[in-house]
Amino acid sequence: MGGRDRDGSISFSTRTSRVMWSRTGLMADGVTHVSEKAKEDEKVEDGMWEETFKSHTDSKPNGPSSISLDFSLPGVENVYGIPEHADSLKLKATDGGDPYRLFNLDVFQYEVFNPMALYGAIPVMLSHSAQRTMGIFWLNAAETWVDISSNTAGKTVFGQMLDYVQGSSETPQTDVRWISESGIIDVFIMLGPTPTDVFSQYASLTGTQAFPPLSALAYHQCRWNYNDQEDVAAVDQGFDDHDIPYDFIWLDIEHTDGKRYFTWDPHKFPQPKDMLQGLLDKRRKMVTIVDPHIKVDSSYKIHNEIRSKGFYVKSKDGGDYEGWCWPGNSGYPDFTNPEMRAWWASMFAYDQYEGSMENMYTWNDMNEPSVFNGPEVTMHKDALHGNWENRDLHNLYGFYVQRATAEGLIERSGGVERPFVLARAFFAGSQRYGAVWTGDNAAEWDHLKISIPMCLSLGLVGVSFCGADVGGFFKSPSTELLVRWYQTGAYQPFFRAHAHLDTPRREPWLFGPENTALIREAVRQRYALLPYWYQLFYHAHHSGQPVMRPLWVEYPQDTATFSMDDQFLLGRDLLVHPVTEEGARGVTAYLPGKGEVWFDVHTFQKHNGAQNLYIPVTISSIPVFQRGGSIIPRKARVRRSSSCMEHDPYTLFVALSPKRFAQGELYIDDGHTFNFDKQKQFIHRRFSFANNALSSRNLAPGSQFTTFSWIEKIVILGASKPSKATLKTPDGKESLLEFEFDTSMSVLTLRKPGVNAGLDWTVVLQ
Ligand code: NBV
Repeated sequence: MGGRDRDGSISFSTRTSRVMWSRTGLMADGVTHVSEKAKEDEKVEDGMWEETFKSHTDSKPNGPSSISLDFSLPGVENVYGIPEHADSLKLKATDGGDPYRLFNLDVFQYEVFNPMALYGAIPVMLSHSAQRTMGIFWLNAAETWVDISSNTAGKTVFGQMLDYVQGSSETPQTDVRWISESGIIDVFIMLGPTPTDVFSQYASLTGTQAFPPLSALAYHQCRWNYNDQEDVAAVDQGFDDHDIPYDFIWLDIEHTDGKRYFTWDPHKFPQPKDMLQGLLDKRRKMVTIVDPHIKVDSSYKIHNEIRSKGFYVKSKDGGDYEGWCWPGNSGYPDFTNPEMRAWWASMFAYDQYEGSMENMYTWNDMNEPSVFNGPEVTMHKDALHGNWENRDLHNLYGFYVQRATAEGLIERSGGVERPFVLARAFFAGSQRYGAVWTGDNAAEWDHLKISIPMCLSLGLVGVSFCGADVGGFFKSPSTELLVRWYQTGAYQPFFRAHAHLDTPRREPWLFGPENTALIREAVRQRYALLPYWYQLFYHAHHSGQPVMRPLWVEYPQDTATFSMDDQFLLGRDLLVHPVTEEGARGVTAYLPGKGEVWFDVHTFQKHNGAQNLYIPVTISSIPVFQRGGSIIPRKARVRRSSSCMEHDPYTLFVALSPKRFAQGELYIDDGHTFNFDKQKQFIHRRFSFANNALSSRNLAPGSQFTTFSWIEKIVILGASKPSKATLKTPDGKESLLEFEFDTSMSVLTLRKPGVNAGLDWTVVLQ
């Protein structure tokens, strides 16, 4: 292993070379070659040249290979990242157990708190201590294992203190070993030193989160399956009848003609355009599933074209690789081939994908890829993508599927519209192409809980647009669990309810009026907050900062936050502690920041940081706090869908810091095109409250974008009572605003400033 250094430097070594990284730069530290003795010691073990797993044989035509590198992280006790695992946010020491495995797999009924491989793989680890944050990006798409050992792991705080008192304490250190089955060593060290720095350093390598259409941040209704057009219409109407907003309804594999993607079942979905038009009329949208396994069927156009163009992955013997999946015998397009991707993208053109329309988007499932009769339910490692074995790039397959699909959706609109593509498998950089979800979870409390660290881990390594199936995919949730899941999901980036084919129906109104009301309220909270979500995604797109953040990202020196799995921040300013315990009567939320204050967004009650705050809860509680010092825009009138709310006015929630200061932003664009980027068509405002005046200032000079929306209300938390409130606009006009002051809560509400949200204005309190 490499050297150590108290100042938080990192060192690493391999069997063939040794280099050392210090705060000032990379220094070659001599080269140690594998000795002749070591070579002799290499024994031929079973499976080295050909390996048999159950009925599968891996022919290993290039013989055995593996590469490995050890990193020593002196001063580090906390490491994070390397998704996807259903495990705690803070990674565990693996000595004595299985390493964390990165190998994209379709896992049936995965277990929680387990380092086993899941659907996606991002070989990026962050280390964090009160002194600095760093990142290691091990750029390798082969099967990879990560071993973590720590000289403090397993020791209680008391044990560590005892060591200290007895003078036997060592500098804490974490050692990490990366092992991949093939490829080269290609490692990036992101030196930080702050979490923000690491995020932008990583973004400079792999890109940032795609900026989704605004509607994709709203609520999605899915199940395997909505059976036919009548079913879709009835569910759609159900939302209106129960006054619950939603933006997208999803169709799973049963909507196709015999699992032939890009087609429709002619009996169940005879008029897809009528169905889509019905949704469009209500300003709603649809997602259809397009999986990457293609039915081998000579009467299926998609298959014939892929076969004739030679675009399928090949088996080791050179023929088209075939495996068993939903359609039966299937081929797997070689998405690593740019020509194949261009062809696939062209299949999303409106005249190719019959029955599709502009309000129809795409879901790529099974892109690990899933091969029912393959080893570990995936592709044989000796299958060939051109000259590359699947072994070498396995974890990249899903990335390329999502990429080709996203490019197709962009192309079909002539490059105008932003795509929305959900994928199950992913790799480093997948954030550029859409959203991911945590796959087939279960309707169990532990799965609700684990959705928090799973999405936080993804956010740390670039993938902000993440969610878990609300309600749980397998099994049936109790109504309490379902309600709690909606309340949690409403505050996670990708908010979609989904359910297995065999489960009873669970649209939000099927559990009695009280539960319908609770779910309605959770969904409505999401819609009211969409302006803030949208702004966070705009920033994620620009700078790579995660939308959903562990507390330590904003409070990097507060050790109390380093291993929190049950609460999180949205941006800097909202702290969410969902209720994830069955029968909970209360939760204890940690409000960080000594000298800071936090406001309960529902009661406006003020609390001091840093403290553990016990909050009694009922079934309607969703504990959320706004940071004193922040300004958050919301829309108070929730309608049928997010696009119905497009021109609605804003309410600004100004939460004052103890020094009576606050700052926030508002970002507005057309919500769906690339004009924000290509033509700089957007509104970006900075709100500041200082010296008893609140003002709105332009952050996007030169942009011609305008909005109909205006500022309807301003709610100032932690305020004192003014004698008058005056609105001033640049044309020199002044008008007095009506206001109310709630003395018990110190809340000042300014009624109807009435100014356009895109303009400059100031409100002076006297
Ligand atoms: O397409 C059917 C399901 C889908 O509903 C689910 O979300 C995916 O994760 N799909 C897996 C295949 C079958 C899983 C048992």
